[in-house]
Amino acid sequence: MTPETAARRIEELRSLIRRYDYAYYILAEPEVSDAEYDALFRELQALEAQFPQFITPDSPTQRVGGAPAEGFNKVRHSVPMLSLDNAFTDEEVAEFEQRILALAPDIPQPIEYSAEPKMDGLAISLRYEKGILVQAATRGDGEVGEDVTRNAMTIRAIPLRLLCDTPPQVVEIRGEVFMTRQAFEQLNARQLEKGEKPFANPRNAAAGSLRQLDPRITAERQLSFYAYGWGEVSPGVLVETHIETMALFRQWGAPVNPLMERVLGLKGMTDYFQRMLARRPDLDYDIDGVVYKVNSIAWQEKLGYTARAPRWALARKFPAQEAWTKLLDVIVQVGRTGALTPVAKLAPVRVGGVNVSSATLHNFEEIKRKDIRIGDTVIVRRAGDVIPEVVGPVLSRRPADAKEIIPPKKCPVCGADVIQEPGKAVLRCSGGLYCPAQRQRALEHFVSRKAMDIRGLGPKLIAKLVEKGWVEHPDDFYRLSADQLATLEGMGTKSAHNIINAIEASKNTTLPRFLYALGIPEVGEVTAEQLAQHFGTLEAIMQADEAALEAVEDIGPVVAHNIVTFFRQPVNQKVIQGLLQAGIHWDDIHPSKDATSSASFFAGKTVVLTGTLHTMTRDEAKARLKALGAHVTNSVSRKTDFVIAGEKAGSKLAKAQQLGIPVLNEQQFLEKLGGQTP
Ligand code: 5U1
Repeated sequence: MTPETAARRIEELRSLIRRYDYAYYILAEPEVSDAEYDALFRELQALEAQFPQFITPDSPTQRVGGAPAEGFNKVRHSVPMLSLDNAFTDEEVAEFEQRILALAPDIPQPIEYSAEPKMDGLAISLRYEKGILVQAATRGDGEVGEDVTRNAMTIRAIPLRLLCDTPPQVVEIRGEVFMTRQAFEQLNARQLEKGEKPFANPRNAAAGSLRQLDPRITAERQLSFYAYGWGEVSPGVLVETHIETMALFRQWGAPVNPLMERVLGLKGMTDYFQRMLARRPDLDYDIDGVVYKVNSIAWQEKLGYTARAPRWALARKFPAQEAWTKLLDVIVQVGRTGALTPVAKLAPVRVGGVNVSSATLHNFEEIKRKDIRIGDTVIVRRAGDVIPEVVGPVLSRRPADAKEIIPPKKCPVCGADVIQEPGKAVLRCSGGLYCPAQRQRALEHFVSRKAMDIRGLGPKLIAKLVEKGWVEHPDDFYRLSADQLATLEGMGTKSAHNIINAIEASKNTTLPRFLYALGIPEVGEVTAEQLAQHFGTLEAIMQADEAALEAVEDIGPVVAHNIVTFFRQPVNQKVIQGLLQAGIHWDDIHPSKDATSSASFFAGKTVVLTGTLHTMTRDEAKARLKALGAHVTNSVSRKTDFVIAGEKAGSKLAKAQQLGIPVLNEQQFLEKLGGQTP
């Protein structure tokens, strides 16, 4: 190839790659497959290796790394990177508007604001000269930051060259570098595989990845970027409003959060806050609030700045999801299968709007790995509905008398020996159903929603029934009478009848629920579903040996051994007979080879469920999909194969449509399921 032809092809490839980056990051409408993209990229790399005279700093190949640096150079920001004033209540937002009206009484009302999510990442300033990225700097103290240009160049969402014909002399685009939850989970899985420490949250992971001395590591970390403002700009860059300027940046190739909106007055701001609060759990990235800005740039200039923040912008924060508090003590809970879980007793603290005084410490190996001690100030995290957890200690606040946490040698409830299976982190009580704690948990599990679903039989009532000697094993529930229950203190005749009715109703169940309810170690809903689909009857499962069980997809030697051991115990056989004699029944399942084979429509596919289904609960749909070999995930990405959309499907459906991912409605989903279980 002549140098002239090579130069032409190189330009062609670069412009194709830029176009595909734009389609992917800005339009969220990929134009080519990953494989096609990679092929073009490799062709460009090969040509540049052969003709190095044509390498330019804005070539897409220049993203991929470079040698590690000794440290980061300091960069003085030409325009300081200010922070934002915060508000935690609607009143504080009202005060913000009052301050604006006091300073600018002539501002047209209702005041027009831009509103957008506040990304939980780290701020960056990207300096473009004549359209080429020449410097990327972290915020630092607002005046002086660190030069992270080499690292920022590896982030594919950051354009190396602006897509405009007459680029301005200078424009500094500012925004947030962040990590999606999906990228974060994948990164942590890789960290654990390598035996390295997982990151505590996506923000730490993003910060740790951007501030890497080795840009090749940053390149592997899948960081993202949204623009939200600017620093130094040549005259004529800014247009009339904030939103229009952001639209211009977007046109130039810098992604802007699509949830940015124009809102009017105080009501517009508070409504937007509520909407984002509701959407927060569904987003594929962490946000810690929303940001409002007076939309008119002329009015922004009139309102000006305080020493640390613009007067025309405000961050309305969500209630904190993490807090610091003191670890007062550690107690040990015994689970259904004897697993010992250390639970932190904490000085009460509000986390994400909820009072928290205990949190899980997961297991004793985690405690050791994180070096948590009693007396430490610890970081407590609450995410959505999940149990609060202790993230780690604040070592700078460790008191001299902080006490080491020693794993127990005996079960704290029954005194039986504590055992640890080889290669497992969890400690177990060896007392089996003789341990009152294990028995209580097993009974609670049996009646739970996803098992026999007996409403009204809560933990306190179960404890009372055990104490009275009326219930020892699950089949004893079916021998209770309303008259007997009504003799309990605080139990009215009506409640007693309701409970007996609920017990009666539970007799009509399904084989997977029944199997799950038995509480066989490591047989969750999905495994129960797989067993039922594979064998069809309880008898077949009870008679299966380990080899037959291992033929079921995803059942390995450990689970197979647990199942065989469980059904071999005379006490378990007796309980199962008791349950069947009490009248527990289910419809037959006709086992199908297809149901578990890779020939299944859903086998190996990544599926997202959204919206409300009418014929089954979300959990059931999930279990059935998993039983068919699908991976069910929470967020829609390019890796999603199907989205199953029930009624009132929202942002996930919209994203699927945006990305061109096939969507099945409930009817189509049922048809596909029907095809799997003839
Ligand atoms: N979303 C968003 N975050 N954030 C942070 N917008 C935004 N604006 C900021 C900051 C510091 O400052 C503006 C004044 C550009």
